[in-house]
Amino acid sequence: MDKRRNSEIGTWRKLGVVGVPVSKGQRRDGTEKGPQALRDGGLVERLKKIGCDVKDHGDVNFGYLDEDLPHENVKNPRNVAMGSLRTADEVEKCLRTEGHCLAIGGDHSMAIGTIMGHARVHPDMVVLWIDAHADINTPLTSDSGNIHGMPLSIKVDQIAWIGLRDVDPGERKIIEKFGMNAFSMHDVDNNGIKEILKKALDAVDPTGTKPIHVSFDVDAMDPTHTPSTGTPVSGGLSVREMCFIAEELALTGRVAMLDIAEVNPNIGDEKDVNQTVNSTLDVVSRFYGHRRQGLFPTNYEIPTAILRRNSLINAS
Ligand SMILES: [Mn+2]
Repeated sequence: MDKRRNSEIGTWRKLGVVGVPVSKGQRRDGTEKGPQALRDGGLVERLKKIGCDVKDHGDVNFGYLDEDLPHENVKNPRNVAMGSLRTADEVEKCLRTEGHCLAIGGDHSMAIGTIMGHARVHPDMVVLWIDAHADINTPLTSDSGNIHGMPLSIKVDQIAWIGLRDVDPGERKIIEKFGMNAFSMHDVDNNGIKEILKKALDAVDPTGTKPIHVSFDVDAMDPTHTPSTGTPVSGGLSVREMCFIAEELALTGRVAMLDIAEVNPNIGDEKDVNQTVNSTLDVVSRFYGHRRQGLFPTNYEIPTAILRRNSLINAS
């Protein structure tokens, strides 16, 4: 039995929430409404209910420029760059005041800003990228020119992927060439999620001491759980596997930053959107101490009659 208890993991429960309403990193509108959809789904209330001290900092102001011509094949370069700098500033401020930051997006280009802001505060941070896609295209390897597929250009030993199942040939080449720690759904099926998470953590943080940045694209999960997302790929992680990842990472006490990317309320009907938001929030709460075996209560005394009936104390 796992002896680690909630009482051991209380100190990181103070956190700030930053909304990153970006959609210019890909071609579909809608991810700019992701932060509000997650708030409307009860994000802050759920975290408060499990004992978190949450402060919502509101949304980063993206203030789009009307004219933003492509740079070579890269779309919306100025909007994404400007928004990323503002995101980095907000994330940095949040991490310096609350110590932990939950960034709710937004398409996955949000991570350009969140990683930048996080690295200013913790230069030794490592990244776990949980996604169906590798997102390490560069303008040279990208067919689409969508920046949400290009935010990852950090040092190769600082990042590991989990959940991959749709990797572009150029990305595969980069992964092979640099021997990057990319764990696909094939690896998850082959080894189980427990082993894969351990391998990913050992790869980026062998000493078990570094601040962790989790960048979670909801399309890492199977589309049956998160249908309202722009680039769904079948055969993804189950809610159970994601909950396991989240609970284990929570127990490390080192998750300083969590991104939630690619919730798109414009995709699917109301039921799809509700399901996407609920599956996502189920996972988010596990990152902050909501454990499936139950929370460890701090102010509950088992009634004497029950103790006596079970011979746990002597009758007097
Ligand atoms: Mn993705």
